Amino acid sequence: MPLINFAAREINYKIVYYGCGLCGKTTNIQYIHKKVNPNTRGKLVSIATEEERTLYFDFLPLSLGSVKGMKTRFHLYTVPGQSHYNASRRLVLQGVDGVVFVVDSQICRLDENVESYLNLWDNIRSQGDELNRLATVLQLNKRDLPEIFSPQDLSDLLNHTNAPVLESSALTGMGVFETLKTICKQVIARTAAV
Ligand SMILES: Nc1nc2c(ncn2[C@@H]2O[C@H](COP(=O)(O)OP(=O)(O)OP(=O)(O)O)[C@@H](O)[C@H]2O)c(=O)[nH]1
Ligand SMILES: [Mg+2]
Repeated sequence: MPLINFAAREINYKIVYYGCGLCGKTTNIQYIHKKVNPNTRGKLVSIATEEERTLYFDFLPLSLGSVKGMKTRFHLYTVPGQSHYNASRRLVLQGVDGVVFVVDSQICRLDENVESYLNLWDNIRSQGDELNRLATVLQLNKRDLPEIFSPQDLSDLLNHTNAPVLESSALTGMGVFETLKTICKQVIARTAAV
């Protein structure tokens, strides 16, 4: 559920970019930070290793207009994709309203994508929720690379929530804002219906 501050007439939504190591989660957030109107964004906080692998999370707050007279703030987070950082992923997922599952579309990354998707289901369950009750978007990333699965094959495997599917190349920005817009709409629609 979003955090509502009635005094400040503000709704805060938490969106988490999830997916296997090196699939492009941090690249999404960095691109958004670079391109969004500076008046609408806060500071980008990244806790990473020297090799720029996410160690704990990235965090970027955005203020994007209003809904029914309430200001909407979106708190974007990424998780560390490397499998041994599960405790951090669980912490980042607490109180999540929407998940962007970022897929590395390369054929050689199939096992890592599947492991990460199952891990997402487990972690959401461990906090007493179900992934299909949350807003979700499937982002098929790295579409610029040569050896990749078709969108249909990836959706068949990794889309058990019937989420909207978007293709992207986070490195160039293709599909990054479309993904963001879609997940924002999904979280607003879900929580307005509650
Ligand atoms: N070719 C290509 N490379 C990409 C794309 N998106 C990200 N990358 C590259 O993939 C590498 C990993 O990207 P990150 O964004 O750091 O990956 P991550 O998912 O945050 O990884 P962890 O923090 O380890 O979980 C970097 O070298 C990026 O430049 C893409 O769409 N196409
Ligand atoms: Mg990262």
